[in-house]
Amino acid sequence: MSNRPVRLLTIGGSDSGGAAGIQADLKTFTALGVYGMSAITVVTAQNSVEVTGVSFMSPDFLGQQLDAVLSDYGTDAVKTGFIGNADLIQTIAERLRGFYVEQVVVDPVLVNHKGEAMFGDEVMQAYSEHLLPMATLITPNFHEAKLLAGVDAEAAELAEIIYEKSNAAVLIKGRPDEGKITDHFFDGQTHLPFSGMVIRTENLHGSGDTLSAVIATYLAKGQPLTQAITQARAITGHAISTAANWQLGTGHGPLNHLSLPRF
Ligand code: PXL
Repeated sequence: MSNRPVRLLTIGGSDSGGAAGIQADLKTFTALGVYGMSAITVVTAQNSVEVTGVSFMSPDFLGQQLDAVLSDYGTDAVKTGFIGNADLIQTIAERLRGFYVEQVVVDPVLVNHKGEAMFGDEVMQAYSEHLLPMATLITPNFHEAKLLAGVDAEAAELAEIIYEKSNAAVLIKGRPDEGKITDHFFDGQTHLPFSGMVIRTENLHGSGDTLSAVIATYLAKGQPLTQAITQARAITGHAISTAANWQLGTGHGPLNHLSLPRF
């Protein structure tokens, strides 16, 4: 047995409210008992109601953060979140390639809470050209999947188009429908639905980040992809249901990361 913890690196934005972004990821890593590191793409000023400011890091400084951690600590898996800039995307892809990072979960943060695109075409192009081909798994929501695929279609077709572009497995996070929510998985061979009951709550800020951070954690621990997804859905559901009645902030509140079971 090697005498070191499982290592996880999140590359994404800082949420001053602690609900989403790198804070959600680092809480997730810690609650699951693995060693968390972060490289910050952007710093946001936000709470449960609104984002009031965004300040991007320079590509050079993001590169310095990545060089610092990857040249010394190394990592067993990477999760990417909010990037929002073509040069930052390219910087990340270069470092993942240069340091031979093998397990990469790309959570493409591309739309706001209304499902509207937040960035221009050059960002979508940079994802397709540089980052998606480095991914083990891509985890868009339905709106993001349409943007990445460049067409409006059902989840199964969107997943196939994104797979063709990237050669990476795809998990399209579903929308609530008649009390159920179904995520759609495709790995180039098998289409697999992951269904569950909708938990009624406004406190879902950071749920997508948490899901992909848990998946990255279980990939780093050596689990197969579909098993990691099954575990991540159960664990994230637990974190949502135990914070469903929290009154923390007046808008969309966070999950209860402290409820995440340790393995
Ligand atoms: O949940 C997506 C997300 C990721 N990263 C940051 C965010 C958000 C959503 O608010 O603020 C920094």
